[in-house]
Amino acid sequence: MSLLKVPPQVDVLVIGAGFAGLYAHYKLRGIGLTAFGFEAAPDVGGTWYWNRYPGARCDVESLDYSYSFSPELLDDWRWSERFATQPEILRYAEHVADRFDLRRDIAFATRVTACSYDDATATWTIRSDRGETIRCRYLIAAVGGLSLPKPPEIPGLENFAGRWLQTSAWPHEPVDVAGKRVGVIGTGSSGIQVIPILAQQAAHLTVFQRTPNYSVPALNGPVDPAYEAHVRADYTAHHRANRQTKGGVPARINTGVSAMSVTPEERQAQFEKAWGFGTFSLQAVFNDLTTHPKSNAAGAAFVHAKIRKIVKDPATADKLLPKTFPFGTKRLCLDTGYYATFNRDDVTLVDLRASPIERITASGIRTSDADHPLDLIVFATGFDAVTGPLLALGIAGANGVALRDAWADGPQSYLGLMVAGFPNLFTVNGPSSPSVLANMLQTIEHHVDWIADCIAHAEHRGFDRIEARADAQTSWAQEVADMADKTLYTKAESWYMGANVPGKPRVFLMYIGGLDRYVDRVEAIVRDGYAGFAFSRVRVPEERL
Ligand code: NA7
Repeated sequence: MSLLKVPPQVDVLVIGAGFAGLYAHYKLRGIGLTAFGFEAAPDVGGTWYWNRYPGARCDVESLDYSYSFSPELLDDWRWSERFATQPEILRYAEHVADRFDLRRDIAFATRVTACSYDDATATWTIRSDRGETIRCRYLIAAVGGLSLPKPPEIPGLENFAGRWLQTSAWPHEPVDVAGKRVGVIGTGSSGIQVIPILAQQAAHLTVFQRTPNYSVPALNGPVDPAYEAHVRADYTAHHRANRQTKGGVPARINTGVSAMSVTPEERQAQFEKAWGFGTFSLQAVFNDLTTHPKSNAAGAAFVHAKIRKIVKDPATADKLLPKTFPFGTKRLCLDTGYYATFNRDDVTLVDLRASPIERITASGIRTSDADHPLDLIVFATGFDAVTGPLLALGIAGANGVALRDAWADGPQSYLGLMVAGFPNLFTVNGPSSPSVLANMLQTIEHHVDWIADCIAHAEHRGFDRIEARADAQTSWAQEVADMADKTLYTKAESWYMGANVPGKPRVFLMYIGGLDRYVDRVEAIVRDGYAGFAFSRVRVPEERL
């Protein structure tokens, strides 16, 4: 970790040194702008720096969850597993930082506390928790969508005599759970990954489940040499093809037809094929699983039958069946032995809908019908997603308007890239872009490339102020909402809808039309002279930073 001297001013300030921030530094150097970065963590990696709980893995295949911007990087990196573990992904981020010497302009262990725009000079002033101040002409928030964990919100935690941890801030040193009674709260992706591992190590594991989730076997293993050879044969074509898909990954098991257009036998056979392949195929194998109620019910029934088959105790199996939201409308989880974990004698499943948590006591967790003695409590309770990390930056735009106020009724953004009233501020994977609905490495590269091109476009024409127009933003928001309303996603109480954070406006946070369609739309907007964006000149060049 280095504590860099912060320059007083720079062309572009990049917040975050995860995959988005790292690539932004690389890209900005390429167009000749000076860039500096702040990163709250002591080193690079973002999500993969913090989420180091046992079992943490990516749910996108490693060969696709890779940068595509550098053929040399593609050539000199080898993934060991189909779905890489957190340590391997973090090593990859570190390798990228080393290879392109990206750390030299990033102040680590430094959190941004305030960002304010000055109309008179078209510049941003950024403040950090170390008391530093820096001015920049352009500000890029590359803060990640899942970087602000929800605080543990269960009363009595301060009285707990044991230890408690969050999956999203797991310690660097190994956590010894041998001989311990461990409780896990939360059965989203993080819980579903950590639970099977903790079950193998702890004396007893108690899983506190509020909402059962749909999970499919990841079927992890070494990277498939045939697939690797196929990808390496023509990286550029592979990554270009990925960008032309809905999810930013190859649709490898995909009939392209409605689940209702085939016979029940054929439907079952295709679901089995997808289940046996891993990845998100089970959600993509038919084209209407998240839009057509009957198709969706067929997908749900298929997973329910699998759970009933894997879990030996019928009452436990019943508790694990997701029934309160449509199949696939909360992020599907990929697991390794999750449901089978509940066949162990040393694992207990507590259904919080039947017996809610009342409080944490000195000795464990008290639900409405029992005391559960514990030595360690693990919170896998999720994040204030997408908007939370942006709002935490303390952003005030033109005329001093706070982003928090501008978004009081829900986020407004044009393409997830810029916000009207906040000139020269760019967001990577901001609200109303595909973000987590597609392969994040693809969406990151697309956004960063776009931002760099947009800044270069302005600079070459002598402009120093870029802003999304309010009317364009409003119609984009409408389009995004209309698309979401045509699906079943809006029926779930999910973090996609902001429903997991008390008081958060209920808005579907992503563009659901697919990465391919989104990229086409954005390209058309650029061809149309950056339609919906206003470029202007505030200061003559000699007066600029
Ligand atoms: P998620 O998917 O938001 O899951 C959080 C889990 O924690 C979920 O089961 C929640 O139940 C549960 N939760 C949250 N707060 C509470 C309280 N107060 N009491 C009991 N249970 C609670 O977060 P993850 O970290 O697992 O995954 C986030 C993303 O990371 C994932 O989608 C992948 O993209 C990677 P609920 O469903 O709200 O009833």
